[in-house]
Amino acid sequence: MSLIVPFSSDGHIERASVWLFVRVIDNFGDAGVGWRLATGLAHELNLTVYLWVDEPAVLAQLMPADHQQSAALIHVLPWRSDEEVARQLQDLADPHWVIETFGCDLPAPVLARMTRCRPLWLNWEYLSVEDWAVEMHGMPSLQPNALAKYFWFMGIDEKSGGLLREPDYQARQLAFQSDPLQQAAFCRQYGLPLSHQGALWLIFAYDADIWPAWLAMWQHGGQPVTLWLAGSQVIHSLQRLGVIPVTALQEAGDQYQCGVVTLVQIPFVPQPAFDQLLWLADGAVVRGEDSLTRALWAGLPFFWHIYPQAEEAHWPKLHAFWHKVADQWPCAWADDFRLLSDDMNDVVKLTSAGRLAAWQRLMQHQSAWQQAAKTASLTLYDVPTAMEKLARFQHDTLK
Ligand code: TRH
Repeated sequence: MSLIVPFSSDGHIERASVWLFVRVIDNFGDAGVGWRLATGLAHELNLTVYLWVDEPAVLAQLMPADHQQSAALIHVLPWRSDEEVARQLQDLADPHWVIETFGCDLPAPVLARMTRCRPLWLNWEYLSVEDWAVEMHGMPSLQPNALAKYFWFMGIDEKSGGLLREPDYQARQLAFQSDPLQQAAFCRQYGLPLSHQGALWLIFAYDADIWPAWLAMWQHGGQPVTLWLAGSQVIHSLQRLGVIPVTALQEAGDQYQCGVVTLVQIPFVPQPAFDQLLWLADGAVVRGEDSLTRALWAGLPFFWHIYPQAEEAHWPKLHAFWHKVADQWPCAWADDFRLLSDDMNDVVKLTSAGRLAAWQRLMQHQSAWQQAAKTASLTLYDVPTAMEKLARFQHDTLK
């Protein structure tokens, strides 16, 4: 990838550096996107990354065990106070880039340093494929220190900021999915069951009142289903609403049988292993934005349990996404898919009979859905990734 590489005063090529700031609002997405961005910047753009995070413990949960290999390229620093950040900066050369994620407001010592060294400044925004986000992507906003801050909106349109995807993603997926030994070794490594009843669905979603109704739908759907429950929120919903006992699914590996549905609590795995969970599954429910992106790349049928926002601001975001991804899907089954997606996200309220009928009709077209999901994923390969776009953007902006 072509990057503008700065030279030091003695003529040696210097490895450019980026300062990246992450504030954990809730859940794992802020840290998750921050870490994925850090690895892309380090491994694809060859930048040395200084990653400040206010809750390093959240980040530590998803960092891979072998992250020490990246340690020379990605330096994780605690972000606690301006005084501490000022001390950390004393040892660091000027950055070539500064990226704040999700408008997290940079510490004062960083802003002061930027006024002097004038790096390229980005605000890495939440993923949205809505048209306003595509239009805003790459726009500068003049700041009080006379620097331009550029908005970076990840997305799937040609004019968006693209999606994060590692260059070897497809090769890794193919190797894993075609090798039962690799799959078994993965399951053993994380204590996952080596076999399952019926279709396997990975469920990584938010606490919500809808889950008992969906569990009933799967129970009456006519086919056995195994649900691998990632994270604690769906389990908590089922316990809170009295569908399963509070003593059930206490620990990773625990199973609970509800008719033809087998519920399995699975462990929280390091971020690269989340892809492998998706590659093993027949379908998924994902949430937030990073797991959504990974489900897209995995090319399997999935629903998006979108992060709920005030005044239902998330509904247009949900509909814009499926409008762009699934617009060409035949209405013979895509209407049922959309109905169920709206039901899951509280846009509509289906009756039990209506939900079950929609699910059964959708299942009759399961292979068409699988094919459409695969095609949607492959089509996205035509759009440059976020890292490819970033390399181009730097080139154009510094020209
Ligand atoms: O966790 P999320 O819901 O995160 C976010 C945050 O809530 C954020 O504040 C909000 O704004 C955003 O959603 C929209 O979902 P997300 O984005 O999918 O992030 C989850 C991350 O956790 C992702 O990087 C994958 C990772 N993960 C693992 O590494 N291992 C696991 O076992 C699981 C289940 C997830």
